[in-house]
Amino acid sequence: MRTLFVSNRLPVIVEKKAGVWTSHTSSGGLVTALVPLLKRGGGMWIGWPGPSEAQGAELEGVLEQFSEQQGYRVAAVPLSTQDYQRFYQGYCNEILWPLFHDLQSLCNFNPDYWTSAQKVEQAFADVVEAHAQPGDLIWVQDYQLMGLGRVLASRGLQNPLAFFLHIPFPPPDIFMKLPWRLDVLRGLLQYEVIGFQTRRDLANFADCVHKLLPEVERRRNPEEVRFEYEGRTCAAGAFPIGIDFEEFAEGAASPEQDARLEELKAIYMGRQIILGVDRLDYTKGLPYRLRAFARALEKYPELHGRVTLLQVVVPSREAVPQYQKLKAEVEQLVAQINGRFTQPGWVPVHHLFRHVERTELLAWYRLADVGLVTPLKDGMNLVCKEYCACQVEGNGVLVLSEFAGASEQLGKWAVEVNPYDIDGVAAAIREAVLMPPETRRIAMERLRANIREENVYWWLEQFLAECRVIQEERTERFTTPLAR
Ligand code: ADQ
Repeated sequence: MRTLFVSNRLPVIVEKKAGVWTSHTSSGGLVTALVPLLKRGGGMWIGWPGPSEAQGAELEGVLEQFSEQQGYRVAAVPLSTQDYQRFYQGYCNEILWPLFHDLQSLCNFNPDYWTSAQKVEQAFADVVEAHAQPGDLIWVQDYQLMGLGRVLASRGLQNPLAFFLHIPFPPPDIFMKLPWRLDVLRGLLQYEVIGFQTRRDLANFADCVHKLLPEVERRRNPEEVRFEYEGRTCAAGAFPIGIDFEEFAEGAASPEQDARLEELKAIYMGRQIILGVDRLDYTKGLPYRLRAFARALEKYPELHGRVTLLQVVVPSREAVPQYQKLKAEVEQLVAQINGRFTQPGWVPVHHLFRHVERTELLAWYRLADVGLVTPLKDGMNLVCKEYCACQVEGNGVLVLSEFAGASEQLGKWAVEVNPYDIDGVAAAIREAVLMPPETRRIAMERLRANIREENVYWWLEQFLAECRVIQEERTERFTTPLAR
């Protein structure tokens, strides 16, 4: 089955260098996992090409060249800057993102954003329709394009439609705040397969359908929920996304990294490194984490001089005022902690605010004695999986928020925390730092075994297998003669 993969952004970066348009691929686990599928099946990736100034034929030329170089085709959805901004900065970042992370007080339910979202969905549907051939699987990615299924179905497209949600799905009390809740829910039911990250999200979705659309028939199986709506069947399941474990593990164990590790160890002089790596985002719980670290230093003086918190933050969504405020808050907290606890030869928090290259990131992951991953809510959280994959010596301890999707798979071998509980996280930091080597080793071995097995290729295979099952059932339904 050929796959048309649809996401908000194409995995392409288009830039002008020395007067010439060039393109290169954006990195990330998802791109790595999907590219072989696209190359093998002759599929295509459809999305917005980003805010480059290349337009029309010029842009098409660059993308054509990109397709040839990469061995799979890409198609651009043309959008005006204003529409994209209202849709992406507005509808996606000011409404869906905070709401789906249970932070409804941060939402700005501006009706113009919804209007723009409708326009953008139509523009995506135009491009999908232009390229879809009978039988192609149309696989839509993530919350930004949840509504695309509804538009495609309303245009009478007969292709199998699938959707994967990378972020959490909220419980009814929160979801119901969305002014367009019925449109969104009905739209989702147009997909034949919906993948959520966790069973928690699947249960929330089923509860929302039950509460808001009680006429929809539901069948619960242990692994999935089937909905019958307007003559269509929608199968929803939990498919936790993974990483390319081997790529991280091998990268972290390279001879170049061995040398780097020795250098870093000499710099940190036997201190335990507690590592946080996050996009700048209020869902990642950075202020709570910093307060918890300060609390740990306040309550447990035995940690003074023994630990360093290395907090790496990658800039993101800098145009949104809430993100600018968060950046200032993080910087102020770091300054306060360092001002209060620094001693000659020891600065408790090292804060890096930038995108770090992969090799540097792997070095931090391998070095760190404790991975501190405390989002307030997260669809999955790949950082905790990357951290464990890079723990080639197997000595690290994972401190993990119980509200990260990853806790369903990894929680039992991590020190689990409620990220809002400052005393609890402080105690967990102490527990992790003082954990005996044998206990650390056993837990890390189990964590790594799970992450190695349930990797990104496993995720892809599970999801596509479900799509095939649903397709076979659909074919059977249409070809089996009616019983007399
Ligand atoms: P994100 O919210 O972006 O993804 P996450 O899963 O943590 O969150 O992935 C972040 C990625 O950025 C990781 O691959 C990490 O290595 C990288 N990164 C973070 N800080 C960095 C830095 N300073 N420099 C360089 N790289 C950095 C969304 C959902 C998640 C879900 C993923 C995948 O919000 O919950 O896990 O999609 O489905």
